[in-house]
Amino acid sequence: MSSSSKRIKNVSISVPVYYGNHAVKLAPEKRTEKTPVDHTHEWTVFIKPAIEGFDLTPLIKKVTFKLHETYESPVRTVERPPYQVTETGWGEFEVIIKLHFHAGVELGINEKNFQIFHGLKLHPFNPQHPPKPNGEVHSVLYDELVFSEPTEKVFEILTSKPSNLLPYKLSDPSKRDQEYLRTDELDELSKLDVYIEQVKAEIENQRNLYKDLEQEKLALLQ
Ligand code: SLL
Repeated sequence: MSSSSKRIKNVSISVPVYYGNHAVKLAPEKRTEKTPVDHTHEWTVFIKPAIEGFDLTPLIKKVTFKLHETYESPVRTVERPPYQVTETGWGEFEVIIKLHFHAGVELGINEKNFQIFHGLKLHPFNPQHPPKPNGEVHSVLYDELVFSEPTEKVFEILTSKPSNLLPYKLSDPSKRDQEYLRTDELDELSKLDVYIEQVKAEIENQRNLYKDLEQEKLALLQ
């Protein structure tokens, strides 16, 4: 086994993502001869990192969007960002968004995160948000791709720039049976520990920086 595919034990990294769809009523001027007459909406289904500037391309080879069978070639493949598909249609259905990782790298990925199901929305669905006059609909959800015990390679990709994600330690397996703490809470707590350490280090860093500046100032005054 090469060192880069070695797994890092007891560590997880979460990649925050947004996925979902936007839809608008299909404007008459947007229709072409090819647009079926029964199509009422134009929509875009997508998945993207929730962090600005975050680059998933070192991990993701392609993203496939599986549309309803009423569509011609329902499996649409997108090889580079933006990972999205724009179409017209008349009905709502479930889109299967599948992330395909580069070979070798996929060893570090938790399989349950390979697929995301998104119920395409064309019509207003949230009673709290009255329908917009232009019929725009946005259905955007947040999720995290969890890389449990990632390989060294995946770890390096996710924690170095521009991603800069913070890894966190998985909770102690022996404590996972405790009745009153859920495992995800334990993981949250371990995650917080990492953030606290990071903040402490930053404070120390700033303190040293300040000391250096003070000394420089004194030297200049002498
Ligand atoms: C429904 N179960 O009955 C859903 C199916 C299918 C949506 C929705 C256009 C396909 C095409 C289209 O909007 N299909 O004409 O290419 O509501």
